[in-house]
Amino acid sequence: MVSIDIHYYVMRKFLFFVVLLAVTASRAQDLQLNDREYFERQGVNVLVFSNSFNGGFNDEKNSGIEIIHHGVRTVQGGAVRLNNTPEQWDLVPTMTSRKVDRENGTIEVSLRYADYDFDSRIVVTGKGKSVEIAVWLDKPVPEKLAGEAGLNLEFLPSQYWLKTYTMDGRLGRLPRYATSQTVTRPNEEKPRQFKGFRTYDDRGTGRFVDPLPMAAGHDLTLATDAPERMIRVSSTDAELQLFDGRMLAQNGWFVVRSILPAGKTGKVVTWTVEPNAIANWIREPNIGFSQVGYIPNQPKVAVIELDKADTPKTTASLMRLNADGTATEAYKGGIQTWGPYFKYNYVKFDFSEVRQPGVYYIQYGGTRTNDFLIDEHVYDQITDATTDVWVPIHMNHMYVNEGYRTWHGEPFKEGYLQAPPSDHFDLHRQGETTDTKYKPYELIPGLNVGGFFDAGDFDIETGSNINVVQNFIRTWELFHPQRDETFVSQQQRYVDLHRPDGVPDILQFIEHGTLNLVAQAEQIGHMAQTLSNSILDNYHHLGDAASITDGLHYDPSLKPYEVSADGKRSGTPDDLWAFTTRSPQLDLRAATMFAAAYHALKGYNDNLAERALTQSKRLMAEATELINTSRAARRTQVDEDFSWIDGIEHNPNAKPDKKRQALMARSRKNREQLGDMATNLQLYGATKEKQYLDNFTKQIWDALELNLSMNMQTALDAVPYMDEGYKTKLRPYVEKYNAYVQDFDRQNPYGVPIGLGNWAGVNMVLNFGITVNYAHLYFPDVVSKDEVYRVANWLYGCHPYHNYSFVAVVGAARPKQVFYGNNRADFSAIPGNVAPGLLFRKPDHFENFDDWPFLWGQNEGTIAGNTQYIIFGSSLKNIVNQ
Ligand SMILES: [Ca+2]
Ligand SMILES: [Ca+2]
Ligand SMILES: [Ca+2]
Repeated sequence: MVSIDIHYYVMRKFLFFVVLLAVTASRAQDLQLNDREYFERQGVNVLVFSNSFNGGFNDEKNSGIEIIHHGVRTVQGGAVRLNNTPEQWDLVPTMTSRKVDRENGTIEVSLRYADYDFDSRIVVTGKGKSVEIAVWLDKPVPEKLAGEAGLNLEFLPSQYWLKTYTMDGRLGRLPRYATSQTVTRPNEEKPRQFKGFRTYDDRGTGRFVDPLPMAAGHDLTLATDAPERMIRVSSTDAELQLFDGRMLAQNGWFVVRSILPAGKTGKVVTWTVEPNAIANWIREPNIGFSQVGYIPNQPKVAVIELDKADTPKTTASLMRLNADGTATEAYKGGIQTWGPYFKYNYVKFDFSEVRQPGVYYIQYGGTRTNDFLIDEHVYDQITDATTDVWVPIHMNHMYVNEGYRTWHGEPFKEGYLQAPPSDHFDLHRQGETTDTKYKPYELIPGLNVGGFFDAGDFDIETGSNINVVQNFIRTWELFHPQRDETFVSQQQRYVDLHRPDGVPDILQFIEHGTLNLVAQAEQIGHMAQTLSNSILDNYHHLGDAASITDGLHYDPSLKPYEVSADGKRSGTPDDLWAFTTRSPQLDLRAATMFAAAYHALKGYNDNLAERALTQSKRLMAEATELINTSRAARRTQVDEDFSWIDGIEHNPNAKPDKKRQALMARSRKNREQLGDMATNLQLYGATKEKQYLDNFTKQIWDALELNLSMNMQTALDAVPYMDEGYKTKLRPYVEKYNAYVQDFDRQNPYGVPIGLGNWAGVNMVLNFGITVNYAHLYFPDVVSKDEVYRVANWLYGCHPYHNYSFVAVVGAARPKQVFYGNNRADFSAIPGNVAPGLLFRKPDHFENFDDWPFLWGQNEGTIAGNTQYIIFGSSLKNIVNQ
């Protein structure tokens, strides 16, 4: 009996333990609302408006309910939406509240469409391995939106195409290319788009295109053939429809949608969403290293990004590929722990001691990288794709040819019209007056010459074009690159890639940028804000730039699509506009650039050089006068310009002490009286007039005291003009700057400034790289040569998410393959483009898609950024080859 009792007691204890284990194990597999306010289980994160829709560019495909599925953000856009397949400029809801209830495991958001006075609530609740997504209405859907408002969720095409799905048991396969069906409906039925603009050209039909669903039912499983992407969506109270958003726009996603019922309140639509989680899944380590390779004597440290659930290895190996195809272990070394950074853990593998030139790869546990070079010459070509291919392709108002291929014909032959007072979709506006002698819609002659396309779009941003010319001038004056791979004929308006014409390309690029900017100053009288599209439906153009407009002057007396008898005018209002609101600050920037352009172009194109100088003097005088007579405007502008004083390196919340306040006041006053110090320095460089150097010298030391990192570049730019005394005085600041550089090793595993904004931070990283390079060049004993590789490593593959080079670059073993260039619809890149890089998604996710080009925040290279890269790359090459 006793023995039986003991046995029973033990059994009971054991059973209790087994049950406890089972409960704990199944809970661990459930989606839990975590400290970072999203639902989490290993392999699945469900975010509920951690990122809300932002009014700037409307639907950026980065917001609402999002799912990060086995490390990839494959689902977003979960919200009440007004379209079957929302486009970028369709209305987005404003999130008016977000409540996280940790106890009950729910997140509730309130959404509002102010245009329609339409409010809804979405409640997301963790239920085991699923989330329930429910839409609640306190008032019925407004009549105007009945049948239009619905619960939507969007799925990333590049991760779902070619995969199978089932809808209520019926099989289907998601197509590689959009080939479903559409209907047309009267324009009046289409919900209003952003600011009343229209994304489409209805060709005079008065009707818009609406996609039809590919499938409908109540129980949908997507990617039944791919466990890492499999998601089940089911609903008992609403029909699910599956759409292909690419029918309307190449950047559209697959959309699952349920129309909200008309006339109802309360819980109106309920979905159960279950993302599959692969048992025991652990994310593959991301071994960050330079895809361009390493020179023998530089530091070589791979940064390995690991899943939280992964156990770091103790060693890794560097393997050398032999001539006979075999591999030999060249080095085996310990793994050093760096620690957690946002959602992953980081370790490092230092193989700096390997110096023998050769072809290598890294072996870390079961993960083997692609191969890369260690060689003296790895950096030799890093800027060639950008200067020889990317830049000439972005030359506006030219026909651009490469071998058998035409990149684009001559764009905008009809020129530019005076913009009327208006709002705009690319963040511009034309004020109440035109500030010119032209009437709204009148042709401003002579503007269709020179200039560079802004980025993935085709407008001329004047501010960026000023930067571009300045970057080219800087490259020219610092490095005198004689490289000639591009034929440029302004007379023929023809550019041919890989065809030398006897003139250094950089000079031709300076000339091309200056031609447009001088034309603006001459024809308008001051600088335009931008030369840009007048209608939204040709702004999102993807294809040959020459076909954006019809090349014919707009004539409002003709009907749309009608062409005049002489074939020179048309009634289609597609001509681009010049936005001409005058900004003396912009004029001043242009004046500085024109002075520098005069020096660069003299002896090559004397006529243009003289024109630039004339405009420089005139704009300088007029802008100064305007600024002085408009005290109020000047005060505001100066305040704006002084935002840098409380920049990142000082705690913005801390009240500045007395000494700092005095410095700030003096700095402000000096700037008002003497002008911007960097401008003064550029003017000195261009004119060698001593007053400019004095104006600079009076300001630089206070500026360094106030914000060292931001002003170090300007201080270094002055070194060539200064004596040893200046360098001696600058030395302690450079020492402090060196400590600032080192500190990034503590802030993140990659040792460079990492931006967390809505546009990834490549400009900031490039600025940092250029400054470090110049600090090393002028103070090699303070900033060591080892530091100049930080930014190169980051750009060429040593960064989070993946290890591809951010530069579509010559020499990289694995460059990124898709960019948000103007050929993005082809899932392609324009060689030499530099991606913005890692886009941060709140609260803890970095991302750079290489199979989906359409997110500009991570994949769009800009003309200003890419010319900045030319300076960075040129200075790095110079240091390496010294
Ligand atoms: Ca633009
Ligand atoms: Ca040339
Ligand atoms: Ca036209």
